[in-house]
Amino acid sequence: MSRILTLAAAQMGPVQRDHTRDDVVERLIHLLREAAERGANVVAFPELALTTFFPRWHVPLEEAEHYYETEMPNRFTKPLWDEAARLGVGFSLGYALRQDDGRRFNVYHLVERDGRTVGVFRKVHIPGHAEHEEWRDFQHAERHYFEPGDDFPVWRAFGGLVGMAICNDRRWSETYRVMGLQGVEVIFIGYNTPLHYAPDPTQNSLQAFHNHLVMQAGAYQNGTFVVGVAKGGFEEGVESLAQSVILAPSGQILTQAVSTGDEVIVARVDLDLTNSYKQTLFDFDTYRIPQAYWRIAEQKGVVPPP
Ligand code: CDV
Repeated sequence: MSRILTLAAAQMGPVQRDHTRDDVVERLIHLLREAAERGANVVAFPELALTTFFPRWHVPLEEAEHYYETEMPNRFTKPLWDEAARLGVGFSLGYALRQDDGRRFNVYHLVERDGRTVGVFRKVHIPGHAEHEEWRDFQHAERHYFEPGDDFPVWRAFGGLVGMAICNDRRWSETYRVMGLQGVEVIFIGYNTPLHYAPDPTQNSLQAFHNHLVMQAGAYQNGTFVVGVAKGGFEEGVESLAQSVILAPSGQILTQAVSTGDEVIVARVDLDLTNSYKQTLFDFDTYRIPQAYWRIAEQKGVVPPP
């Protein structure tokens, strides 16, 4: 059997502060059309794709309201929803959400080929800091703007089992494993990763290495495809990593972006290839030993699950 799906990552170059939502949505539609022409069934856009990466500034929340979406689709993004449904292409889109109850999340919204919402994922691992930190060249105040989500759900979509993660989530093994335990077959990951990591600049030159290291390991150890998509290049004077990739369940790179700007990469995959790993080396039911993990954890004083 085979379950063929054509995956695309629509990497974006910078979105500057004065770029309007209309400007950005026009770019997204352009990328979507290119992906469709190249046969894509689903295209992943980056984290916080509709705006500049505003956590680089620490301003009072009342002055940052315009960065948040309060409904989706809205009057700006409706053309993207309409065009995707017309083309029969699904997508995942990252944006800042302020819910009706006032809670704020960094989200990834997955849409099926008919325009139906599959699910909205809330970023779990929120990096950076909540207060203004004077010593930094630029801020990473995500903890001021967002509260953490508390789940890594997996949805049935695109003929398989699909999950999502956002940026810093990709560095944590639990992210992939929680979805792996639910049988995930494709994980979409959007990111904005400044090349300069202020708390430890010795990591700067390793950004590209770490980016692929974590996603390749996550793909391999859980037998899943991974689509990692960046907003890269110089945005408001801050340079961010590009290097978008589509990864096989073997951990191998199927395709990789070569620029730091707007660029579509595409890979035609067979979701059944996940079985090669899920039913052999990483057959969780046969080879995982959760009782032992928890026994060891208990011996070391880690609290067992409820
Ligand atoms: N947007 C992010 O989550 N960025 C983080 C940076 C701050 C380390 C990342 O993990 O790439």
